[in-house]
Amino acid sequence: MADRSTICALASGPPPAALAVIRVSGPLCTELARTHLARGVPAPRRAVLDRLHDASGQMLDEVLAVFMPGPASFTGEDVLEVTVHGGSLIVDRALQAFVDSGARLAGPGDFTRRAFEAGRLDLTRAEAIADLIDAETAAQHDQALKQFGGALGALYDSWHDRLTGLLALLEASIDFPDEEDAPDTVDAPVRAGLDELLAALDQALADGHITERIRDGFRVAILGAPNSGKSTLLNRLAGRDAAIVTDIPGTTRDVLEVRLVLGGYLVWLMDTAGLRDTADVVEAEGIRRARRVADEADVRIWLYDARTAFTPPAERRPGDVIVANKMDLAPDLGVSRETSAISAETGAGVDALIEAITGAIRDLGRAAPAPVLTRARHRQGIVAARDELQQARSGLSAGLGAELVSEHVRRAARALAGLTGAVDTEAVLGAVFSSFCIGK
Ligand SMILES: Nc1nc2c(ncn2[C@@H]2O[C@H](COP(=O)(O)OP(=O)(O)OP(=O)(O)O)[C@@H](O)[C@H]2O)c(=O)[nH]1
Ligand SMILES: [Mg+2]
Repeated sequence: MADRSTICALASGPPPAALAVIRVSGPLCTELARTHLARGVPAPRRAVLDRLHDASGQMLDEVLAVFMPGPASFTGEDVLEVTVHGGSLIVDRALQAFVDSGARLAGPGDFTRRAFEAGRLDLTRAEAIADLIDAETAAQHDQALKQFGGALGALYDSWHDRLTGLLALLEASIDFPDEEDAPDTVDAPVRAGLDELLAALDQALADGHITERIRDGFRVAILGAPNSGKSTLLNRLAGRDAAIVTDIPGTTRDVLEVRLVLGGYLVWLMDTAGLRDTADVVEAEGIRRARRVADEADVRIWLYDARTAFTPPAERRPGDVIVANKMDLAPDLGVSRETSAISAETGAGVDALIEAITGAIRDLGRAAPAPVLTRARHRQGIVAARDELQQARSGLSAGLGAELVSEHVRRAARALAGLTGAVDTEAVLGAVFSSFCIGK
């Protein structure tokens, strides 16, 4: 049962600020306006200069009030927005005045949840609002805007529609089991439809890593021989003294992660133990971890001392970034075109290296033009749908009855419908909306 209380919250940033927007949504809006605004309910969708009073008639502030009657408002309900001067006392007293007259303070995501419940946006667009607010990089911002535009929801809906079509075919064959030609007319198109959709889901699961990375950060590993200057480079890129640097080979043992924005992307930069054969148990464990990081990283930076020869390691992959470091000690040395020449110590060449790293990230992204599964929740739903469809597919091949096949298809459709919130459990909605900020 949807909550029909009237909610209010500070919708703008924390005071003090020049102005603060207090947002109210619910059936009490007109009554609150009549009680607390000197000029009563503002004309719809017009900014009106007015005075805000508490219930005893004490004036609180001169304000700008906007009234947006439902259902053509963000939440689908009557919405009142009052812009006050952004002092914490004014904000507190204004909120208290509305609470005294029957409104309640909103929790995280309450306004967006109402918009979702009123059918104003699906769950993927609601999530995009949270991502828009949280965006720290240009790439995250672009991705959230695309998702807010509805592209992701439309993709999920189109998959769901195709499954509904397949279900109709399957159900027709259950309803008319005696039709002579049922297996031919039903099996072949259902099989083809399942194969097509399975391919689309697999593709999305493969591409989706990029969109998840844009949101959660790309993993960029700095790898190479001991003493090549990996920790010095991490400190240089992070702009602070995060890692221990010494001239003793084998200084770094644990994997050290630093979160930073590089060229418009959120990145987890990882410093690792220098790779070499060693009898030291602790160092050997560090090297084992470094190899695992190399394996899981999105981008690998192989660093070597420019005065030595670079030996391509076994873990090297296409798209890796090769870096000759300590160029300040070998100023006349030439390096090949695909190698970045830097001095982590002086910072020379580091801007070009950042270009090379962001170029490698961009290349990863080229394979994934559409915004797909930006969150782990989406991945889970798509994996669940794919598993059901695989069972339906193998059931068809094994001659399983249409009733059983269609049950798997129905479960897959349900998993996909959960992505847009067309069907869903309270638990999922709670998890999605609790990650919002208050007032949104
Ligand atoms: N001259 C010069 N010295 C550098 C440069 N980069 C690093 N060094 C020095 O090289 C030594 C090793 O640097 P680290 O950053 O600790 O090297 P590392 O690759 O992290 O070493 P391990 O943790 O042992 O694998 C230190 O003495 C640094 O000051 C550089 O660009 N130029
Ligand atoms: Mg180190």
